[in-house]
Amino acid sequence: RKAEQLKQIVAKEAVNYVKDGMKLGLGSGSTMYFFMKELGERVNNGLKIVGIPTSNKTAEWARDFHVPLTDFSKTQELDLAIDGADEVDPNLQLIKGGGGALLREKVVAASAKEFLVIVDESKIVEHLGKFPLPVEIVPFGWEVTANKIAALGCEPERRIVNDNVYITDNGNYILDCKFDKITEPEKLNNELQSLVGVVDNGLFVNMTSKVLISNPEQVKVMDK
Ligand code: DER
Repeated sequence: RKAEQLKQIVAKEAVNYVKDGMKLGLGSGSTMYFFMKELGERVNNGLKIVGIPTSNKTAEWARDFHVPLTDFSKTQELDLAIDGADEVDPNLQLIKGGGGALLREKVVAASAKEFLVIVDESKIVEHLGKFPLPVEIVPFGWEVTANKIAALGCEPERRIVNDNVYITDNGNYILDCKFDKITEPEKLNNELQSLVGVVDNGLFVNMTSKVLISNPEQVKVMDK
């Protein structure tokens, strides 16, 4: 399928940014599957790297593809974090969290010197917000937290997967919040982060160093 090919193309291009000896942040989601597969092939050909996974799924792929893993007890500064995104705006601000791993993804991205985002062209938007913003909240008193988030101008919906309330790797809920148009992501991020009960949210503001974007003809680069 074309969509999968575009994900594979951008993932393969991203592996060229990985240098011998690097400590990597390994993101989550279907585009990252192709990155992990390609990275594993380079490791088999002698590439020396270690990585910290941002989800149990990514850790599984690392085992499948023989990508060596490490953790924050061994290193507190990564050289390069690589991850997908749900939306990218012209200022490289992101919405992430479609796959429910936003908290670990943000912790890992924040610990890296460089943050490389890999997307197919369908993720590029003029304004963030068409994609519902995922917000990770503690389960206790979630209804109160949801009301506070709604007051910011959205309709929060608790994420349900296979008829069960989705629980993140950290034991929290995710609210998917329809804002429609987020013209000031920095302001909204600050408002969300200051609400009691909110653990983190899918706005990745002023964190991205570079975005690789695949379309049927080429892979384009968006720099800060
Ligand atoms: O959940 C996430 O943050 C993922 O990185 C997501 O934003 C991108 O997932 P995809 O590569 O499957 O579209």
